Amino acid sequence: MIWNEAKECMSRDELKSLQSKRLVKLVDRVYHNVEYYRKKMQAIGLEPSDIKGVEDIVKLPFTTYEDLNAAYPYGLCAAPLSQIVRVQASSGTTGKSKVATYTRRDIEIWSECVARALTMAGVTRDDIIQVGYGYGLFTGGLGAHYGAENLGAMVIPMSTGNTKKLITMMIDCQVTAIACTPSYLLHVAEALEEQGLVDQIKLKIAICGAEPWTDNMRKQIEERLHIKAYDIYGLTEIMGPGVACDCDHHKGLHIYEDHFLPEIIDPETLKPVGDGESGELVITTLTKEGMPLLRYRTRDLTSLETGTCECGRTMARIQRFKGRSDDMLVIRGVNVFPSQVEHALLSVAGTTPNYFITVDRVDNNDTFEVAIEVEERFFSDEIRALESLRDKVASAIHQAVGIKAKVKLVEPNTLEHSQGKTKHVNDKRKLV
Ligand code: DLL
Repeated sequence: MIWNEAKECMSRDELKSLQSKRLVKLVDRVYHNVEYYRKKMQAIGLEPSDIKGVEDIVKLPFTTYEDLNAAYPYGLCAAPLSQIVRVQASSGTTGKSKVATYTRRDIEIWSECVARALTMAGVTRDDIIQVGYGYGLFTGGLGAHYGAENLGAMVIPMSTGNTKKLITMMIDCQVTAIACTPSYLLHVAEALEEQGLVDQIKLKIAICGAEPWTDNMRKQIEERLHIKAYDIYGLTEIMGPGVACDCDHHKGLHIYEDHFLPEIIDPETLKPVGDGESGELVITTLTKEGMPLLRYRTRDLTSLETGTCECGRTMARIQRFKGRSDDMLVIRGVNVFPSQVEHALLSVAGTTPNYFITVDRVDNNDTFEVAIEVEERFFSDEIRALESLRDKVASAIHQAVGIKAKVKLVEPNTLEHSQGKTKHVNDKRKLV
């Protein structure tokens, strides 16, 4: 089943012409409505009329997380605030969140993209879908919710945090589809197995994303729950879930190129790489009204396949993600920057800047441990002082990044001190 055959299967020539038309309009709009972009374009002597089609994309300036930060919160809005109907956000490198604003039309397009993704995974209006992504500022919950409603499916807005209830409702309400992170679904599978309940579920389809996962994890999910699992990609700045999703053939994630113009660049030289080569994914939002972005550097490393897929779709496919070109970690689906952790640690008196983050995956759950050197005196004081410091550090980290870390306080000069650039992270998960 294809949700919007006219768009998803259009010829590459038709697509290029549609993208060109949309790009020209977009550049004109941001130039006239967004001072930040106007200044950036003026600084390199670029006029909107210089952009005549997609081949001119390379003339445009990039947008980075630093730009979002500088323009926080509304500096990149291309529509008056009275036309903005929603704000979503995810964590940024320091205290500030990456904020995205949406007009009513943006929400409509977003829910169409998610409906396309769900349709690609085989979900129909006859399905009962549990949305197990977080609702709130995170785009996963509301994004999947609106898409599933647009499709006409019955939506159960579970959000995160209560596996017992999720399982009870999954069985009682005869849930046939679920949208959640892949690691959480494996955790649900384990709980179902432990309670001998796998035979009682009616689940057929899972749409998993928000974090890197492997084909192996997909196969495990499929075998243990007797379902089919699909990958969905997206990011807050661009829209949320539904920028791309994989089909039955699992040959990459089809990116909705009528709305998002993808490029792959070398993150060092910033030059486009050759066809099919790996590099950093850069996306231009062709139709966004609230916060359109020109050449946004996603920092996600991958490559693009443009040939027509066996499913009939012509939209390019994002290949397996090979990591990131920055130091962002995705832990339990939440974006965590080491600098956020550092900032939190240093806000607590008695700590030092020497810390080390270890991330691993144990029994399909991400573990997140932060070891930090604290002042000597805490080790000679009574144990209560050390415990109270540990609680303060744990709570500062939780507040800063939104997830809990296991905190280990260690004596000065215990952690490795390198001469050059100190390494603060060991990600032991084998996800690429
Ligand atoms: O994670 C949006 C989303 C919600 C996607 C639900 C899919 C499902 P952010 O919190 O802004 O948005 O995080 C975006 O997460 O740049 C990737 O590094 C990573 N990511 C998202 N989906 C995938 C995926 C949401 N399918 C960042 N595979 C992105 C690998 C993913 N990484």
